[in-house]
Amino acid sequence: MSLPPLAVRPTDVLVVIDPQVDFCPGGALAVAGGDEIMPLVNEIARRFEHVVITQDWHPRDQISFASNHPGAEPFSVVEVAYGPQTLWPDHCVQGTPGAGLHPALDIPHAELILRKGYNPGVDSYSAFFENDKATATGLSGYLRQRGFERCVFVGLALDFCVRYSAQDAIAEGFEAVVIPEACRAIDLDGSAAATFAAFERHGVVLAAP
Ligand code: VGL
Ligand code: ZN
Repeated sequence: MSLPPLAVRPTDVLVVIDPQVDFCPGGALAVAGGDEIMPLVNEIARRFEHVVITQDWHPRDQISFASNHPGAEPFSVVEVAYGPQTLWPDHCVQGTPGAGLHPALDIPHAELILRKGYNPGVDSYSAFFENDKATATGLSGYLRQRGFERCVFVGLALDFCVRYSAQDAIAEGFEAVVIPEACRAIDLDGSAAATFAAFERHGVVLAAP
């Protein structure tokens, strides 16, 4: 798969999704090769004047934790008030080392660290909307007020938080580019392939670094 290399524009913002300890090998919800993306993410970030980082930031009673659904297994799906919700091992618990940004991440000029998933009753994959598809995080307003027109996404995990953030960026009127080489996927029940199909449907563009 040969992708066109990204040409950074002045009105671009790089959005680094959940580059956290718990999503890397040894972490509570480890994504295979998650740690491998950090040097490339750092290199890409140096080409952007504007960078936003998101941080998955859950309370212990978060509805997406299997531990809060007696008898349910991690990676199973339950029906909650806003629809189906995949259950995860406890991860990125507020204030714990696993919720921290990965130590190899080096983006001192990042302008915003946006926390999400802090609502106990609603998970949040997307950086724009919680999983009820209704509760805004405020990111659209922030990006719009600052005059950004295109969001470029890298990070973890490609098939959950990167996917829904990119789709919502389009829905919110931004252009959206994903750099797959600077992402890693969980790949649960074909979710990685489904992600690439969804990107095509929604108009999310893929690029090489
Ligand atoms: C994520 C599952 C649960 C992600 C976050 O960052 O993609 N996935 N929480
Ligand atoms: Zn999470």
